[in-house]
Amino acid sequence: AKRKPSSYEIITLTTWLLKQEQAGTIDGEMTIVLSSISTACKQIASLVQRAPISNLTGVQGATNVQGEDQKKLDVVSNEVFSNCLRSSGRTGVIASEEEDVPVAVEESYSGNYIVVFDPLDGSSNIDAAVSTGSIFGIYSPADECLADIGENPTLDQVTEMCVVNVCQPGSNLLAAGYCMYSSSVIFVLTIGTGVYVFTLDPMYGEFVLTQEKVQIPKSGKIYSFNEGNYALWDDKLKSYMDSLKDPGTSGKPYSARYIGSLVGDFHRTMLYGGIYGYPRDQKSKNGKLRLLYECAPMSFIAEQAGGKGSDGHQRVLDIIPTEVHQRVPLYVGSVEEVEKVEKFLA
Ligand code: P6P
Repeated sequence: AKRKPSSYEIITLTTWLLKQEQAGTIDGEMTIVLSSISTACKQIASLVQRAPISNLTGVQGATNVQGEDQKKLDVVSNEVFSNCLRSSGRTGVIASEEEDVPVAVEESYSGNYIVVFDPLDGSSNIDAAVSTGSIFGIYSPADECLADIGENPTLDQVTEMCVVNVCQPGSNLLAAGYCMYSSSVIFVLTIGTGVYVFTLDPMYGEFVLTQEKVQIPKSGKIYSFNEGNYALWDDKLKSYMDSLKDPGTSGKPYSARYIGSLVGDFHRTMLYGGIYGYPRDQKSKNGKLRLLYECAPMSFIAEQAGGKGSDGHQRVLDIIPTEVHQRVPLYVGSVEEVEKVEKFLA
């Protein structure tokens, strides 16, 4: 007879991944890649929580390809993520916000998954101990892979192959997730069968399943935008924002919630409903967030939770990247809230 699950059944991420593998939803290689990502996140969690003690706050004194000051923790988190993925032996190519170009992973000998990630998003918040997060997405290798570039490929040929492999539309994502370093350390994951939430139990260093098949409320009166950019927005967007503040017949105006950390703002939007937006403006023609390792993974998660991710006019997951660090505007959250802004922007 089927064993009745005990009332005290703890399901760790490790157990959950093995169950998905046994069910055939993911293969053994994906299990290993996801497990290595969760290990990287646990390491980053401990680094972030002790940053002021171990002198890991402040700037590294260098700038990344985005021209942003790299924080010490940006660099360290990127190394932690890269090392965990390399040692998994199942990652073929990695693309990071902190790396100028995507790199082929020499140590990979099977699986060859493509992993795009932002190792520490919102790192400007670290010095004030405001929540930050790691974001990742996983693809199968593109059709033209390493094999197609012959015996002794030049560095340019390898780089070109890597770019082809990471510049895939979000609709190709096999898995996406993030780890939020906040009052709790929260690992959120989708492998295409809904959104699952795991909470780190520091008592024994395991992520424990705490929510399954999360559903974003269809609407929500919380908006999460940096209104400091209002003067730079186009008129249609200004009208949309003004409409949120005019309670009109509905009687209840929206609440503004913005912590300037995508993972924290997104996680609250996913659980409470509402909309997170980073529009284009006169200063940032394509908005600020990067398609590959911020907008696409978050939009995949939003859709898996019954929400929507749009650039204001089209589904983010339909956008085919033309360059690794390209930016797109992002409106993500409750279906009705995203559709409302799309109507104003039409
Ligand atoms: P702003 C952090 O730098 C980030 O990439 C996201 O995490 C965050 O949502 C956004 O930028 C904040 O940008 O311009 O409002 O400070």
